[in-house]
Amino acid sequence: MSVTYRTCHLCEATCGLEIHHEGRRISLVRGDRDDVFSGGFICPKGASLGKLEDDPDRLQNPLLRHGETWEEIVWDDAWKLLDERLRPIVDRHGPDSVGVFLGNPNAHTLAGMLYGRVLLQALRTRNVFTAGTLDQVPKQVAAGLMFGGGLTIPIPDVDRTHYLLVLGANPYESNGSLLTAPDLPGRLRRLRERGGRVVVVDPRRTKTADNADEHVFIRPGTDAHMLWGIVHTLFDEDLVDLGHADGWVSGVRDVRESARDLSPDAMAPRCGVSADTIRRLARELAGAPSAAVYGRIGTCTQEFGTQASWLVDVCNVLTGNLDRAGGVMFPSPATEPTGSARGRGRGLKLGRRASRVRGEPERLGELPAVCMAEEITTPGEGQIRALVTIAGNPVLSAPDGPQLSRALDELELMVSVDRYLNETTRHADLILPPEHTLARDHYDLVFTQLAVRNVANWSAAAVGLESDEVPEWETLARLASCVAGAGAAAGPDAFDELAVQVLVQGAVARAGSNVFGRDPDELLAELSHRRGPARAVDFMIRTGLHGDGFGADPEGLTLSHLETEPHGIDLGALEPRLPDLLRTESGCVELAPSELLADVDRLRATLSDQVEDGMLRLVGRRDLRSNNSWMHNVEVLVKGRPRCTLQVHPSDAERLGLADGATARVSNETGSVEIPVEVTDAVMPGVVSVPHGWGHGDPRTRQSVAVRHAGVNSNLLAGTDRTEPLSGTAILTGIPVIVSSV
Ligand SMILES: Nc1nc2c(c(=O)[nH]1)N[C@H]1C(S)=C(S)[C@@H](COP(=O)(O)OP(=O)(O)OC[C@H]3O[C@@H](n4cnc5c(=O)[nH]c(N)nc54)[C@H](O)[C@@H]3O)O[C@H]1N2
Ligand SMILES: Nc1nc2c(c(=O)[nH]1)N[C@H]1C(S)=C(S)[C@@H](COP(=O)(O)OP(=O)(O)OC[C@H]3O[C@@H](n4cnc5c(=O)[nH]c(N)nc54)[C@H](O)[C@@H]3O)O[C@H]1N2
Ligand code: SF4
Ligand SMILES: [Mo]
Repeated sequence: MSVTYRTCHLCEATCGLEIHHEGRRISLVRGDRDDVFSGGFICPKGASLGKLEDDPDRLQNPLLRHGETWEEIVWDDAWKLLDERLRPIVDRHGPDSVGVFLGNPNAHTLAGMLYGRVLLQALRTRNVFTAGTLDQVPKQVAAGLMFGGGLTIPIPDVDRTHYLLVLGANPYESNGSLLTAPDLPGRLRRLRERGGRVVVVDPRRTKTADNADEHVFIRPGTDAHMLWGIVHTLFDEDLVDLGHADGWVSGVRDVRESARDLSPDAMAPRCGVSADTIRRLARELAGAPSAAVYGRIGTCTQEFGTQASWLVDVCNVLTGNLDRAGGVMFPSPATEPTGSARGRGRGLKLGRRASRVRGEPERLGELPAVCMAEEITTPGEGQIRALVTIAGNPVLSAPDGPQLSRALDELELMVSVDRYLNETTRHADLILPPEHTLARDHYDLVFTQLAVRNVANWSAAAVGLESDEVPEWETLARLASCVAGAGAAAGPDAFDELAVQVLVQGAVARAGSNVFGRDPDELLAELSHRRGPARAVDFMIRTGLHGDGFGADPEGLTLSHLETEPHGIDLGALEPRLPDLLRTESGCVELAPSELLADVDRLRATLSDQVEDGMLRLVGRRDLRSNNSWMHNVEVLVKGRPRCTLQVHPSDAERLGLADGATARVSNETGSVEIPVEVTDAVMPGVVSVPHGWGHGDPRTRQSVAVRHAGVNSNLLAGTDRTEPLSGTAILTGIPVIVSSV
């Protein structure tokens, strides 16, 4: 029996796990009490890691589809098949003929973060889609325009703040997002215990709201309205004080001008929050010794997602809370390259390309996920003929799965890198499974950039690969090799070499880097005992903000050092990083980017709309024991009362004749679902809630537990034609629906 300490990769909280196992058989998982970040916290998902890995439905060998049947094949045949069928499509039709969909778990694997990029660089297709446009792209666009980079997102300093205003997030269930902090429930409790205040704005009284000082109901999709009311009040009552940011913020006057007619009194009827409450929230934010406004998925995947995400940080800036302890801050992750924070940059460029069919602009190198089906089915130059999905289930996670399903059936070739035969991968010709979790190295490249403390925690593979097991990074490197014309069968090494070469060349050429001007070969020689993700991470750590610079700072971090610290290394609380970290062209925080200012008229136009249109508004929700669409095949996580229900307020239930436990039909012009009713005053009147990620049960999938807990797919009610204009993100919340009893 061995005990392995490892960071949980299942959600953004990055808890340390203590895993008891005999080889691959995991007998016990508990929180690692010595983990420098999580201190023993764990949730039911992390505790079920063993069950997740032992799931008999988890794929362990490549699967090849013949019509409706599947054949297990050996890896060498899989590589041959890729070379015979994928590369010729690129030859014949060009790189755009291959589309790629990257799902959420890519952010949680080194393979996805390091070799997904290698694949995209080898392929150079414009048809890149990710779960981002079902999620956080509005925040990235807003923060990018304000601060200059796609991941320069300020993080609420929950451990030191005196006041936290939470909009559209439920960390008691989700454990936090764009806010990496294990045990957020504990951190919020301690915030209140030290005299601070937590206010939650949400159309549902969530568990987070129940545990807050105050909960404010808001009509779905109107956070920007409420936030304008706050911004108006800050100016109107002379509460604006930029604090430390004074001197490098531009656009304050433009924001003041825009806010002039958007008073709390004008906004209240639209958002359902009283003008007095809006004014009070503004005063509380400005008056607190430190405060942070935090908006998450409810403020992103909605009609005004980018505007709301922008205004969240406008409030943070205007109240002097940007870049100060207890406000919102930028982490200093160990893998951030030295010399990259130079106070200005190129800024975020949007729309460098556009989608072929509807002309949706590119953002952050990708096209909106809602464009994928039409790019497959519309003939012409640049049509997608082959699709590679990596760790994604867009048939459930994106709007209008049936339309996407039909499109996937038209592909000449579909290849999925995934651990399940599910609603999406059942359309693939070839499924390539990742390795066992304990057989892979892990390090959180993304979430350390979004964390409330600077920490570094390396999780080494605890078991070796089996003879017929291929690590995911190799699969992605071989896919890159295939599309580049070198052949998947040629192996992963050439593209592994390329991945690290790109890092090394960049670092030695970057003025201010701790290896500036050094000889690349000499640096690479020091890494020669490693390959794959470990080599890249070692290089990133050593040339990162806390790194040893290959000898430049002998006290600095290396991967070898991290390997001796199984519980991680704490690199301290967040520290002010502005204005150096800014990457805008001006070198200022752009409080009023023109794209965002121009969007305000769209919000003004809603003020004359009738508020009551007779429709209910559909919102989603998350459950602690669930994770998007892919953890419903673990019995311990799905047993008990059904999780996929329609929550309805008692007054609506009565009006519509819906009894608790009865079946309701929820429909709109896009689709319709039938679902059990749960009457609860936790949702506000006029709002109904259905969680996403359900709707299993297709007999062509292979998830024997999920099939018995199928639920319904809430995205049947989301249309591919409804996107937020600035980010192209699907509108997944605040969807108008009609509910009737069946
Ligand atoms: N257990 C669990 N944890 C997860 C996940 C999971 O599926 N399950 N998914 C992970 C992922 S991929 C992500 S992105 C994060 C998301 O993390 P969170 O953003 O915390 O996600 P939710 O728990 O869905 O909370 C969103 C809240 O927004 C509210 N809401 C809906 N519409 C609006 C609106 O218009 N305005 C406002 N103010 N609120 C609104 C909803 O009622 C809901 O309470 O969670 C991650 N963690
Ligand atoms: N209505 C509505 N829709 C939503 C949301 C919502 O709040 N409401 N939330 C959106 C959000 S925030 C997100 S992030 C998306 C998620 O959208 P997706 O990423 O498309 O969906 P997931 O359910 O996370 O699917 C993950 C897939 O990765 C596979 N997988 C898991 N681990 C690994 C691994 O290590 N390697 C590989 N190769 N595969 C793996 C799983 O089997 C599964 O097929 O859904 C979005 N959709
Ligand atoms: S909260 Fe997230 S990171 Fe922590 S144990 Fe649960 S799933 Fe894993
Ligand atoms: Mo997400």
